[in-house]
Amino acid sequence: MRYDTINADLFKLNRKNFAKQMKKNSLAVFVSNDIITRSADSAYKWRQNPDLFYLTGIDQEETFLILFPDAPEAKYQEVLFTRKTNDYLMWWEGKKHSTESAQRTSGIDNVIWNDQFDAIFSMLMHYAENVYLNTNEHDRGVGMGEASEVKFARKVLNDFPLHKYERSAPIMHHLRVSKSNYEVALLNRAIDITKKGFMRTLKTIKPGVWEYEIEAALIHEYIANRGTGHAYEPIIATGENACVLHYISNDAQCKAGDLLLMDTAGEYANYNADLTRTVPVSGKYTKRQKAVYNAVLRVHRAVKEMMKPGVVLNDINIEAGKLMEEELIKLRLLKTAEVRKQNPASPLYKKYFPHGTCHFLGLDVHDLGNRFEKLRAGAVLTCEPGIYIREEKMGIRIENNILVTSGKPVDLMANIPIEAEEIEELMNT
Ligand SMILES: [Mn+2]
Repeated sequence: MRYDTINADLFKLNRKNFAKQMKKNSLAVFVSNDIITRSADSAYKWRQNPDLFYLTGIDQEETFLILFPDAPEAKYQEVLFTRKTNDYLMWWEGKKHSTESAQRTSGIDNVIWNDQFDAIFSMLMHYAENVYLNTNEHDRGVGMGEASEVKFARKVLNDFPLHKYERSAPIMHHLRVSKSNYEVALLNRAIDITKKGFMRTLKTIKPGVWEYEIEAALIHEYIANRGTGHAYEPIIATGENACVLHYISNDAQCKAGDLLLMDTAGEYANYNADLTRTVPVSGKYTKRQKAVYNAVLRVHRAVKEMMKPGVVLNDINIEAGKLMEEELIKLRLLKTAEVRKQNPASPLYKKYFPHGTCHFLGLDVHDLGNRFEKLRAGAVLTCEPGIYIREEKMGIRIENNILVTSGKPVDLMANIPIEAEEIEELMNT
């Protein structure tokens, strides 16, 4: 693996927490992601199913996990199935997990080759009353088509039509919100890598540079520091491109006097950072740019302080909108009289700030969690207000990653330059 060995206690703890939420006499089963064909005989870059990774740490295809806390024989309380390796695989793909390395990585004693999965699963099903199956559930997601989990669930439902079925997703959504110290440490590694990438861009950005050149500098820094790649498709958007929220073509040339919005971060051990900075191409913000920048920064700082246990993420988004409304009035983009008359269902600030301010972060960039539930300590949220003014061909977003604690919120990106003056200084030295 590119990343350092992760303490198996993390995965043991996660399985223990999952098992606690299961009904009596239940079996839960998790499957890895398929390798997806791109075309001909090549495949898309594979990534482990984040729930399976969360419970096992096994970063390998064709893996299954069965959790059966009330299993009739203790050895079946936790069973991990890994891909059976052979000479052919050794020649073409190299080393796979051995039984011992899978045991060490996951902390699971009972590791079996996956060619025995069907027989053992079938046997255990006879003793289970409820069966937990997992699918990708996300309130912004639009389905996964024929994902491995969906195919697997269909097969199980077909083969065992009389069991009672439960969804694992609500449990995963609950558990994955609150990060343990092990996970915060992994997120901090992703953030360190991300900082290195950002600092490097400050030396690269100047009039005439192309957006893709910045993207190339970033991926070099992420990978050279043991990251596994971009945490998500990077948005390197100069001038009016910054007003396209998911701009990823990154194919324009940076012009003197324009701003450059960079929403980009590294991934480390499947954990993601999520950073946005907006910097002046010429190394100095204009007066207007700085005024808008500081308005976004004030909202960013005020919202950050709201991230406390007991607060609901959705309410933070609503409060952030109100703060933004005041700033947009001060910037003379909105008029007080018009704001007073506005339809509360579609507030005027949305014209300049059309997105939410925070989302959960972790093994997924838009991590699992319930935005209508009270936050708990250990949640990691992004804080990313922005102002986009098409008429002025500028978009500014400032984003950091914040850890909710029982005390004050901790800004995990506090050491990444954010003040306009600080950024100007770094670009000019
Ligand atoms: Mn984000």
